[in-house]
Amino acid sequence: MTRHTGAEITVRLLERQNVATIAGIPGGAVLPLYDALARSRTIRHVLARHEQGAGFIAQGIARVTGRPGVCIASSGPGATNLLTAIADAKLDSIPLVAITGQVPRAMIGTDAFQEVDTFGLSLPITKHNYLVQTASDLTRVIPEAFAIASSGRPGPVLIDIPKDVQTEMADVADWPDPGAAAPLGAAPDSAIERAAAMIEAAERPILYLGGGIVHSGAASAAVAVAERSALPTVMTLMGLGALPTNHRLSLGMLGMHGAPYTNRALDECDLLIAIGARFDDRATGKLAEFCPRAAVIHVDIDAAELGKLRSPELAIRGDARGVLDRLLPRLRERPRSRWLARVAQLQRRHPLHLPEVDSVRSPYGLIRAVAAALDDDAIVTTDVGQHQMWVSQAFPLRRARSWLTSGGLGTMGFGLPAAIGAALAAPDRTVVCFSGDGSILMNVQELATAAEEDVNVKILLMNNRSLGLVYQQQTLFYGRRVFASAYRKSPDFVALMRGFGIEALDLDGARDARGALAAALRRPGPCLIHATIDTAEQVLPMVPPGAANTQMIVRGERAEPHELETVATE
Ligand SMILES: Cc1ncc(C[n+]2csc(CCOP(=O)(O)OP(=O)(O)O)c2C)c(N)n1
Ligand SMILES: [Mg+2]
Repeated sequence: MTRHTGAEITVRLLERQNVATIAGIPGGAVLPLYDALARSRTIRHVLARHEQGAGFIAQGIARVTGRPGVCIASSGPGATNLLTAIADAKLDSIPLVAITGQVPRAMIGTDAFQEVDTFGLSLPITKHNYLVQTASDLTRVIPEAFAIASSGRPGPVLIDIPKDVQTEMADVADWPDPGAAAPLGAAPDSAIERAAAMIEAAERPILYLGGGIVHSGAASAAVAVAERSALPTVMTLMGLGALPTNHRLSLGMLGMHGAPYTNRALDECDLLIAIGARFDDRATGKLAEFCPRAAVIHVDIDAAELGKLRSPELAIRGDARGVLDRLLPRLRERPRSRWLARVAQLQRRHPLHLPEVDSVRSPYGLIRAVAAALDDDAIVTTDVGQHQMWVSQAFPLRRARSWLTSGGLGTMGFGLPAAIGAALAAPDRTVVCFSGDGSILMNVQELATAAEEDVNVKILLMNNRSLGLVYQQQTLFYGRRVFASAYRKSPDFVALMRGFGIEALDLDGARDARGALAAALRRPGPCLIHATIDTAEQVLPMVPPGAANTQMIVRGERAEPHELETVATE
């Protein structure tokens, strides 16, 4: 039996979870925990500059390793600053353990200094949350939090620890085992048999892979099934990389910004095999018109997803990898020549246009030039906007856990801190963060963290002097009434980098842009590469919000900033 403070117990249990890195910011209500953390010999603390940054750094670690990321914030504003990163983790099913300090127990409910109801605020955006009552409870709570974050469908767990629980002494007789993902019972054989029979009987099947494939480590199992049964395969934004984009069976991303042939093939399919995907509206478009001719097999680890949006003919609750591994031996080797020929015809007739892909000065060309200068080991993160969609369309993503993007919440400000987390988790790999001039400013303070940690993060800033995706929507769907989306003044990003102590390359002025780009990507350490993008550029094709995926706009009406009737903002 040994006696420890709640803070010491917490740190010891985090060490036993093999947590290598924690991102956070200290404050009064969490100082006892920091005091104990300072004495840890195995945990490295990364000091973020904003708690949202800490949350996304932790997410970056989790997305790359598949293990829970950990972040810490103080009570009140520290905790509220974390909320966006927690909600983001919930929507993208990312395992995260967020620890917050709280005012002492006796002061809870008194509007004490820096008191907010963190438990209440985080309730709808976490998988589970705790307000810890006593120091001895921590020996149960901490391993349980890790188990819940990583079991089944992963997600964020919040642990709110009052300051006096952190200083309270408690006896520990036996240290509990680290919390781990609980095994899920296997789906019945009959369901797997039926799935195999449906796939065998189908004439025009399509495999539809979501983020669950990545979470379950099922990418190679999915490739094996696709190849055995010759299944054309579509991926969601979260599933990209599961099947290499250049694979002969890959139809790339479906949905709002997918290729026209991809959405048309889905329109014709007679069997949709959805695995670890949740029929998100950006993927399905108008749900009633999504895959209208198809029977559906839906495999998901979360029973709540089965039938949530589309009633499947066959629902299988199970881990994607387990189900795919068991499906494989039950499938015959198939050529499916007729269906694949039809898909190839759709590809020829309704291609994905990547205008000016050979010019490094165009969005697609720049993205391809970056890809060409990197190896397959590179990790790609993005912010949110046009640049994110251009990357999802044009970057040859070939590996799971190497593509980090905020899919469900679509959080501007995700890219840079997530890239820092990725680089901390995988220091030998190059991390590229594609960002926009709007998004980068949402967590710009983390450039100080990047400089301090000297992480190998390259920021590709696609500067269109606008909130481009908003500008595009106003151009296309609001009668060209561009309002509050074009910046009238823009920072000098290259000068800004100097202030943060980060190298910068302005591609605009570079004579050999390709060579300069490749050299900058090769140099270790943080760097920003700035490229001006025409404000009028659009991400196409695009399904208008609410429309069916077959109603894509393939060529949009461009709006040059000078020809727009700009609505006064003052
Ligand atoms: C935190 C947050 N606020 C607002 C939005 C809405 N939004 C989506 S894309 C976008 C524009 C992003 O601009 P930028 O980062 O410059 O990217 P671009 O579209 O220009 O490539 C906005 C405002 C959002 N997704 N996240
Ligand atoms: Mg922009």
